[in-house]
Amino acid sequence: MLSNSELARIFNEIGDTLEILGEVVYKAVAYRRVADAIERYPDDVAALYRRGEPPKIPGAGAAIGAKLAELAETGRLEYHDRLRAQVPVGLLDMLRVPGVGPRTVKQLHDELRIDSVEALRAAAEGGQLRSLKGLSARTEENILAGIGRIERRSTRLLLHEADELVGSLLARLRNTAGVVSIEPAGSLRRRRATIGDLDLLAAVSDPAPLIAALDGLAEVDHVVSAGTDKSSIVLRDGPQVDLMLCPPAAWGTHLVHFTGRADHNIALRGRALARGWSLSEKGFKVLDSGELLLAATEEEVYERLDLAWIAPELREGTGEIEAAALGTLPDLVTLDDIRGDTHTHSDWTDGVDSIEVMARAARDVGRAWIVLTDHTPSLGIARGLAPDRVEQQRTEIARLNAELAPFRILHGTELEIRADGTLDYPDELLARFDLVIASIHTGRAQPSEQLTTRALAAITNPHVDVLAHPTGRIVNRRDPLMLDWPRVFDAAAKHGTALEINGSPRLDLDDTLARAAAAAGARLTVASDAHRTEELDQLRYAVSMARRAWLTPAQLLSTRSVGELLELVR
Ligand code: DGT
Ligand code: CA
Ligand code: CA
Ligand code: ZN
Repeated sequence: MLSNSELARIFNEIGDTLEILGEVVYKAVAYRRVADAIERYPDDVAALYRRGEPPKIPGAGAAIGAKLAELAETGRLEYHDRLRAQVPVGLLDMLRVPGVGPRTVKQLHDELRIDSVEALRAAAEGGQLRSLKGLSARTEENILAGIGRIERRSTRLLLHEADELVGSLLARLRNTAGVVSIEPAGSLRRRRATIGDLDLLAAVSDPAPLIAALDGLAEVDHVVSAGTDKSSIVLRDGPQVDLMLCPPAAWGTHLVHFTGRADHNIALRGRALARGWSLSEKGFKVLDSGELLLAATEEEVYERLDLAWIAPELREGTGEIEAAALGTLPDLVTLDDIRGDTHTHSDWTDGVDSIEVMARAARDVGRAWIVLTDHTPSLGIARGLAPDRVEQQRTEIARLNAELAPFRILHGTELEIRADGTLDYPDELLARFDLVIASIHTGRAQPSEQLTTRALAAITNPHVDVLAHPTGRIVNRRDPLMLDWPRVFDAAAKHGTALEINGSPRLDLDDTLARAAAAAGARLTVASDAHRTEELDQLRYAVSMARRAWLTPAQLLSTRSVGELLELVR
């Protein structure tokens, strides 16, 4: 059944379509006025129609009223379908560009044959719009900026970006009057690699000030819906933000409800029903008496269901409920467990900071060691190190280690696995490094079989300790390589080669593959792949992925002391 806002959207679209088709303006205006009235109608319009009590919507006369009845009762409207068939879909898409209305769309189509957002972008870039009546160079700029904005909105946000955004929002919302606590929920709390929209949950003594504060933030583009216990907004350059509010006494059930993926939540509700309760965000309703049992903490919610508390990262419906019931949940790795970073760069190749600056920064954020893994010669764009430079680098590291002890810089390399499957340094040179991580950057278009063979060549080499960013993906920018993962993971387990979880915007391995690798018996490592000091912090995203992969400290290289690490890779 269609909600009021969905009904309104369709009526608005009818108005826009009529205008693009060049119909008399008052017809479009009439549909938009009705759309507006539906949107603001206090009750559920479609439900009233279905109950045979059609509401009185201002502006809906006989003709429009009949159309509303058809749409509300059947969920479809023949007239709408017919109109849509008359305009190219691209024209309606163009309406999503801020500042581009139906009249402009008609003008662009009639005079320049522009029929899609892509064509509009090309025309704006080519300076062709300013020739039209009422448009200018300024319009072209605004249109290009608007297209950029809708594109950013339609791709899922990288976890790193979402974290930063939420940090900045919470810093300003946290101190609002009436707020007891406010935390991220949804996919961000589960630490997914990408985030669709941001969900925030607040426990409040008074909801009004917080809703006003959210709606009033400077970067709000528009308010999608505002109620007394919920508000949704869309940010100018970002995603939608859904804010839910609840009384502190019901915080536990609300946080559970707005964190777990659907499968997880459905399983929890099933366990509740089996115990005679109906579970919702409001609490546990006793089926017999109708009494509502509140839970102020998540622990109370899980305990009532005879489950151990489940970390948010695991709430995906992939076996965590069964494990919680059996008491076999893993003791997940935390950032505090991490002692070192197995993948860092310096200005000797494509990094920004010197070895010393990187090392001091790593020490300052609490690492006991880093492995410096600058590139090898065939990666030309990264100014890979020739063998004599490797020797000079070793000398420099020894000098710094004397100064920085007990902090340790280990001498490593990011060894290029060449397109022909050979390795970029000879074995004698590889043997001289403390730790070797190998990776594929070139020949990415090869068939899966050939890529797998290259990965196996590195994994089975006794000097290679880690396969770095194994899929080569960059979130939202570059697709992962499709290797024969079962073979890769088995070989890694057999040869004691660890697989990297890279915390840069690659987030590679992803959580699913990392879990499969661990299940195959392979060891893993979390690393920042920092090219500047600020990026050392990326390690925490790798830890998030490791937690989503159910990993414990014992399964990772990065949790070891220097002595243990060198022992392991020897
Ligand atoms: P996303 O936004 O695509 O990255 O993924 P989520 O998991 O954040 O999904 P979202 O924003 O639709 O839902 C937020 C949380 O609310 C999610 O943990 C699921 C939970 N939830 C519980 N009941 C409902 C419901 O009736 N509708 C929706 N949309 N979410 C619900
Ligand atoms: Ca979400
Ligand atoms: Ca949401
Ligand atoms: Zn690297």
